Amino acid sequence: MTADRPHILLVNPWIDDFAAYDVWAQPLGLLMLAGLLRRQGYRLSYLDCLDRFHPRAPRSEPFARQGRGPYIKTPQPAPAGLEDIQRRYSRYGIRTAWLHDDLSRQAPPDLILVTSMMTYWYPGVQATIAVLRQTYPAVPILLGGIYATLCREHAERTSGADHVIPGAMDARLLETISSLTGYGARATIDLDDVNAYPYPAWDLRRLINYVPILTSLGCPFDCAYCASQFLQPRCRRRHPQAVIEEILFWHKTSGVRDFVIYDDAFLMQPDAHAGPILEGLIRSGARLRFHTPNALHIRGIDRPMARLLARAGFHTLRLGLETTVRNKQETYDHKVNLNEFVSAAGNLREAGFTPQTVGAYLLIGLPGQPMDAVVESIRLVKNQGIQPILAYYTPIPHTQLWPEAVAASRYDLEADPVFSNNAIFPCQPESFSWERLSALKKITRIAA
Ligand code: B12
Repeated sequence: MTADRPHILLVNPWIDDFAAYDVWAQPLGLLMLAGLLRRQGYRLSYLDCLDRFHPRAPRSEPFARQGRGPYIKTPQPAPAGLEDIQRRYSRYGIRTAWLHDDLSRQAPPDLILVTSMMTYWYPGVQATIAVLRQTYPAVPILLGGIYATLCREHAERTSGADHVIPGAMDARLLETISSLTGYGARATIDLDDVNAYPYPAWDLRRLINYVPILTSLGCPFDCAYCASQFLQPRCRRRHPQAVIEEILFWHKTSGVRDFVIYDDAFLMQPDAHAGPILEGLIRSGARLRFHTPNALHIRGIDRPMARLLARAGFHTLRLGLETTVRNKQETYDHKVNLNEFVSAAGNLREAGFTPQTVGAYLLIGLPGQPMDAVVESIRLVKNQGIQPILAYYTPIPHTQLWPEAVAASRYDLEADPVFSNNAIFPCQPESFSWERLSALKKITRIAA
């Protein structure tokens, strides 16, 4: 019976970078797609090149650091043009030999789907595709995800995939998959209805130590440095009850305690969305912990919201402050002003949050931004009892700031996405000082 159902292999590729760490990073898009394809009737396998719990990997404690942890890494030569950077470049993820062995044990697939994340991680995507191609020369390989969407032409030219499919999953994608596999499954759900999506197929992971949650898609803001509106042009919210059910489902079936909010705008219209979700979770009595590494909007954190967040078990809070320097903020970011930050910080303190668990992102490395511009912001954030966290700017195609970033950069950003790596501060001038950066990092520290 199952033999006539096509077999699809889903692959989360390696990361090539100067640094990478699992900060609750999972390929949510790929596993959402997996959930949908399973519902369509396909047989699935999953190969996670970033698997920290691979049987041949050194033992890693899955629940320490609430699920976060280091990837295995293998030193690599830095890409052309970045040889002078005084930092070690590595391939993050399982060893190449393990990947070959795992693939050789795998039933041959009819189709391979590879995802992608950061644009400048594409060398890891290329290397993964090369191994897949070597093992299964005749199997079509589809590449999608964030790099494929933001740098479509580059991916078409260089990735080695047979098809590059930009954008979110839609009916056309299902048609493509159906025509490539010869399996005539029509969409079984309305893809416009976010409440109808099956749960992401987290059960394909070797171990579920935390679960990312998306309660809404898209972002109503249009910040100059961010690509969210290009990646997800439509804002759509899931029904609060559906979100509560999903969280409790993973908690009950897999014992998961740590949940990670991936939304761009979780606190928008809180009375209709975050409020009911948090209240429902509190009512459930489940002992849960939430983390928001993708940042919450400060404006949404009034007194009742701060209390709700605390009671629902929000643990690691990140706030999207970006920069408190007033004129810069107006230029780059529509999200927040200073009074709102001070008030949100007060509300969080009152609700029991401490600098150990609450941090505010400050964007650094923007085109034309002198390093020292953030000193004032760091001070202000610390004075509010909140940990400043320097977030290094990465230039992203299709954002408002891209042309300015291209003009300001000491690299040819348009020629090669590898130059967009935020670790090299691509938009700072030649005179950029690593010592100054270290000094800035030092002043962010708050004594415990
Ligand atoms: C959640 C998130 C994170 C998470 C981790 C996510 C992860 N998986 O690793 C956290 C908070 C840790 C994070 C961190 C960072 N992030 Co981030 N993040 C996001 C965010 C908000 C959502 C990504 C997501 O999961 N979306 C939901 C899923 C459902 O969508 P999706 O992955 O695109 O998948 C869909 C399609 O692409 C498609 N698809 C996916 N795979 C495939 C495969 C095939 C074959 C096909 C056909 C289709 C397909 O179908 C899916 C369903 O529709 C995006 C912005 C955004 N709105 O997309 C930024 C974004 C990806 N992040 C960005 C940045 C800059 C960062 C940081 C560098 C920030 C910083 N300065 O520190 C860090 C570094 C990350 C790291 N790991 O080292 C940038 C990317 C920049 C770049 N150059 O590529 C983005 C675009 C935001 C922005 N500023 O514009 N991030």
